[in-house]
Amino acid sequence: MGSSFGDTVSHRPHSHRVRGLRSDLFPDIARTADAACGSVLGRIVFAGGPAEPALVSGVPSMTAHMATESGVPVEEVWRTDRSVRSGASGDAVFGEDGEYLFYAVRLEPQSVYRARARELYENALQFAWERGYTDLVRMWNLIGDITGPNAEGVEIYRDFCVGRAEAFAAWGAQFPQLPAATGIGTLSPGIDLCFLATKPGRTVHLENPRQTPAYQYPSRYGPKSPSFARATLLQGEQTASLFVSGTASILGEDTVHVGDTARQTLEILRNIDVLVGSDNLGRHGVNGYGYTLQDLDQIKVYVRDPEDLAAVRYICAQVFRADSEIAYFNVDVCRPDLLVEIEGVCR
Ligand code: 3EB
Repeated sequence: MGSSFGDTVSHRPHSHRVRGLRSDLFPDIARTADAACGSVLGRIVFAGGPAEPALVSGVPSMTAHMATESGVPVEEVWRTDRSVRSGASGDAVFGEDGEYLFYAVRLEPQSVYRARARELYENALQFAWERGYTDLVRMWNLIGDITGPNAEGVEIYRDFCVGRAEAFAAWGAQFPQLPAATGIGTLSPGIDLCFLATKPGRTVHLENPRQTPAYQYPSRYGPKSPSFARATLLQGEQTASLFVSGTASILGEDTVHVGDTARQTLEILRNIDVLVGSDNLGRHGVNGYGYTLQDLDQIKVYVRDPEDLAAVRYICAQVFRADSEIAYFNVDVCRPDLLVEIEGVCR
């Protein structure tokens, strides 16, 4: 699997991607030295243990303890064709090229997360805002023991959602719209946050007609609803990318196909198909085009139970393009009854 992914990546044309921003899930390290590949805005290393974000040879690097089932190293690399300025801000690291910002920070394990999660988010939003990256594109919230209890007996995901919602409420005037996101488990305690933001006027945030907007979930799913959109369209000069949020087997606000991994996977694929299609883009004022599952790339598939990996892999192999990049992770999903979650980017 590892070598075939490598081949795929190195022959991939970049012309259909958003000008100035592109990513690879299985980077061919040799290409990094190639000037034609541009500079690295940020990197996410899916590793066998947690670590603080750091500047590695000047590259802002986040480590997520989510090592893949197969042991094939997965590294997500965001590149740009402009020159990157990188640095540290408190515990966070960042890379910016004048058009895009990558920012990564880790919150060490807490007995209760909400206050520190709020602070982490407020610092991140302030950082982006002050530098003019006023439109959030895509956020990843990687949460250890996501469905486990905090010291008060509250589920850690719900605890986190309170702090995040408070931060977005405090910054509601600056960031009135929520971007695409993922909230998913990792293999050790603590929360890793990273995001991409951009200069104003290029993003359209999408909801899914099959799903209740997450920020309107009723309180039985937690005291504060999750703060994210189902997808974010990033429009470049001639091209676009559609960032698909972590998508689960949820219809309306309810988990469907409890206990059935294959059916959950198929429901997710329908959810994504409707989300990215031209009807849904049209519904959000974007006319003249749309995507299908065949356009999804940089796919991440999160599977809770290791014994389900083969079945999920089989279904995905039928549906996604053979040359799409797909990484599988064996981690918890944010509701105990969700067995699978899928995200990706339509190009
Ligand atoms: C869901 O649809 C599944 O809290 O940032 C998906 C994407 C999910 C993002 C988040 C949670 C988040 O509710 C879970």
